[in-house]
Amino acid sequence: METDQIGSETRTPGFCALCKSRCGSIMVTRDGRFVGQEPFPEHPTGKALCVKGLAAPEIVYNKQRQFYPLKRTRPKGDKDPGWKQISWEEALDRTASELNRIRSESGPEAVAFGLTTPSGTPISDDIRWIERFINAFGSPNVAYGTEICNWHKDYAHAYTFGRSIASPDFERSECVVLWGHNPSATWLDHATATRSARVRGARLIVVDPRRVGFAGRADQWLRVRPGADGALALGIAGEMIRNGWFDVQFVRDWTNGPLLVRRDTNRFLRAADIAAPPADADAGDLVAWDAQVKEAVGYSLARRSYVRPTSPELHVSVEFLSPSGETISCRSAFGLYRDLCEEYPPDRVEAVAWVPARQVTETARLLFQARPVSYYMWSGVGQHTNATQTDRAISTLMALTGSFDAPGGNVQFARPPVRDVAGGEFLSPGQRAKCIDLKRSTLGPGRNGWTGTDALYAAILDGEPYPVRGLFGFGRNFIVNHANGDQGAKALAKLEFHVHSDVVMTPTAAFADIFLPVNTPWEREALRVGFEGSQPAENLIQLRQAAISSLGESRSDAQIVFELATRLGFGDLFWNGDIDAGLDAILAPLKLTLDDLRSKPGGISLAGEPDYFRYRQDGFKTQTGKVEIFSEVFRDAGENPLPRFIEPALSPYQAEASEFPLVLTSAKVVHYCHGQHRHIPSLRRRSPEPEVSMHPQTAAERGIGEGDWVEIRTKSGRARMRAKFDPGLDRRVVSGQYGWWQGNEELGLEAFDSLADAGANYNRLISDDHADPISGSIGLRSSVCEISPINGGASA
Ligand SMILES: Nc1nc2c(c(=O)[nH]1)N[C@H]1C(S)=C(S)[C@@H](COP(=O)(O)OP(=O)(O)OC[C@H]3O[C@@H](n4cnc5c(=O)[nH]c(N)nc54)[C@H](O)[C@@H]3O)O[C@H]1N2
Ligand SMILES: Nc1nc2c(c(=O)[nH]1)N[C@H]1C(S)=C(S)[C@@H](COP(=O)(O)OP(=O)(O)OC[C@H]3O[C@@H](n4cnc5c(=O)[nH]c(N)nc54)[C@H](O)[C@@H]3O)O[C@H]1N2
Ligand code: SF4
Ligand SMILES: [Mo]
Repeated sequence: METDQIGSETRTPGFCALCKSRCGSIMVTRDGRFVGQEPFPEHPTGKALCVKGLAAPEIVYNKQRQFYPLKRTRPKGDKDPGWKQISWEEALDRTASELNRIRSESGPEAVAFGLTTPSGTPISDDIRWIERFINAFGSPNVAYGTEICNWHKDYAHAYTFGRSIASPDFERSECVVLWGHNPSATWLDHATATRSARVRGARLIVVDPRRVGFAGRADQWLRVRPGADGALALGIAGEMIRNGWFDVQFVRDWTNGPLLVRRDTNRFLRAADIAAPPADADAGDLVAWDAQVKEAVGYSLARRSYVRPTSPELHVSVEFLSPSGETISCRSAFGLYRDLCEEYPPDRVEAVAWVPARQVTETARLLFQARPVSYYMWSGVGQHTNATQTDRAISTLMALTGSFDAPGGNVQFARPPVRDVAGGEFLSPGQRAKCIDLKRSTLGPGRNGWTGTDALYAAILDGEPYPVRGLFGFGRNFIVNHANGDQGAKALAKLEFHVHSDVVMTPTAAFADIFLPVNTPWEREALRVGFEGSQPAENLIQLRQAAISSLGESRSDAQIVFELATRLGFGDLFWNGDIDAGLDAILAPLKLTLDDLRSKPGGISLAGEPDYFRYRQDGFKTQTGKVEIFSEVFRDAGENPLPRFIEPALSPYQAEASEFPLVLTSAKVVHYCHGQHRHIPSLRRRSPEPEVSMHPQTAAERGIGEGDWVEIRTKSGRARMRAKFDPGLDRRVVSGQYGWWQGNEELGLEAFDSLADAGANYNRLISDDHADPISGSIGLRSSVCEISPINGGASA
């Protein structure tokens, strides 16, 4: 589709960049003013737009936006930063000289970077350039928030399958599982695809403490206790195994379940460990037990296959003699997993995870009978202190269906083979090894140079493991979206130099020395290579044009980093400031140019096809080359090689339960992304105040009426919200909203103090004393609290 010009109205194909859905849209301007965006049905993600997308002009023309670079003139932490407008020249010169100074005095690692999320902000437009900038600068410390966002589904998953969760093949799925993922509020295109699958007759399983989105229409809605998903997954798996409701052939041939594990070391048995090693096996080969000939068979790690054709036993315990004559007792990995699942029979799952025993059995049967199964899990499972093992438990459960990479399972759609310009190659291994999060775990986000905020605060405040002195924040609003905002405020106040780019002035940006005003997506060009969710979406390459020019002096993050790169002495890595040249470099392998894309604003589609069953050629990118039911990698890093369920760090089964009897979780709302958009009048009218949902009985027991202001109290802090009744919730669970700080000038609503008990900052209720030992995730969704009515309302 082309740009249309009718009188003073221009209609240009584009896409909305506000969230992960990236819905195709038509951008409309009239007399040079941006008046809105509309659905673009021919676009693979363009069937509909949500309320946020429809509010686009209010986002662009909002008076609470920042339009000029600023510098602070008063001390950090002062209520009034004393902002003074400065020129871009001055802002960028000062930024470059301070970053240079810290880099030359303490190394680039002494400057950390805060990045907001590409899943919930339009930073996705320029994220590749920001990453390139950080890598070229040389810092291994990026606070991306990945540990509370996407790390589990994208990276923990790879410890089981060798790759991320990949996309559900909605169009061919016979059963869709939404596990802690509510696309109705968070990913419009996923919701549309789920609805179509449902209409086609696919079955649906929803695991969510709240009866929201598709829960009411699901074949099984499992109302899990927040943070107990691991126990639920083991329980369902146990029923599948006990009843033979699993794909035996896939598990035998494509998982490491048949490999034998030594009971004494909890590591795989090696051929050299035994006195009579299997024929044809090398010393380092692993060992399984052949079901027919009843003897050991070698498994070559190098070739990623058994040394001879075999039908290995899945459930087996065997003993061998070591070369020195000692007995070595072994059990197959799958046998160990089965033993673990046996600890969670349906009635125990009911007691631990609060899901009725009957539903555990019914879900197990459904998962087997309605194959192929596809699934997506997200924030519901990622924001707990046990999140990594929960991901392992769910991915292992899903392996039992045998739907991996099958049509209708989770598949890797083909992607246009463009050049990756994120610049990972600029960061040397030595520099990478300095990531401050690596002291937590060598398996976690630190491997990629991503750090948890708790570790960032510790590095700034205590100099552990070394001092972080400077911070470059691209949007990230630590104080509101991360646990322990009070500690965050102390850390931000201590920084020697802090520069922050954002659209509005947030509580985090208010601590900066220099503020850089960023434009909105409709004021800049952006290249999108592949949209998500289906093969046609992945095949599309689109260059969104700017509907209007940037308001005030605002600029894109791309412009900022391209200019800074030159000032910092690595302009050559940034095409000497020429963004178009950089974009052409991305496209070069496709033999496409920017001009090709500019002349086709609706995008250009390539002809990629999904590569089903790729593992049949390549195996799995894991240590054993198989799906890892048992992870020796975890064992060697001091973690449990099996997905054992660990109670969340704060739990209703602890001594404090009498003081804090309610489990506290949270979720996103359709009207806003995280801490954004409260300044948008049409959105704020729909959702004017922060809410905490509870069962009417829970409220009645506390003398709380619907709509009353209440105080939520935890060991760590307090926050005020309006009580909302939700009879679908378990009486022991409440769900609060986060992200509330901003006022709305047009509606005359004042801001909430994000660092005060009388404010509405959910994440001040959350302690970061406990973190997931691998990912560093914090229990944003499995805290414990008490709630009481307050008289006189909130101080808004
Ligand atoms: N409108 C909107 N859309 C967004 C965003 C936004 O802020 N607003 N943010 C974007 C980003 S960055 C992300 S990460 C995605 C996230 O997308 P989702 O993961 O779909 O979003 P959430 O609503 O955070 O969580 C999903 C569900 O998890 C449930 N849940 C809570 N606790 C638990 C639990 O312990 N176990 C289980 N199984 N479920 C639980 C919640 O009730 C909720 O319905 O959304 C993206 N899209
Ligand atoms: N309790 C609780 N806390 C949560 C969550 C939860 O479910 N419960 N969810 C978590 C999740 S999944 C995530 S991803 C994090 C999100 O945490 P943050 O990344 O801090 O998210 P936002 O509040 O959306 O902040 C984004 C900021 O970026 C600015 N911005 C928008 N567009 C641009 C741009 O193009 N460039 C720049 N430089 N800035 C821009 C916005 O104005 C906004 O101030 O929050 C997490 N916090
Ligand atoms: S779901 Fe809404 S905010 Fe997200 S991309 Fe689509 S229209 Fe934009
Ligand atoms: Mo996220």
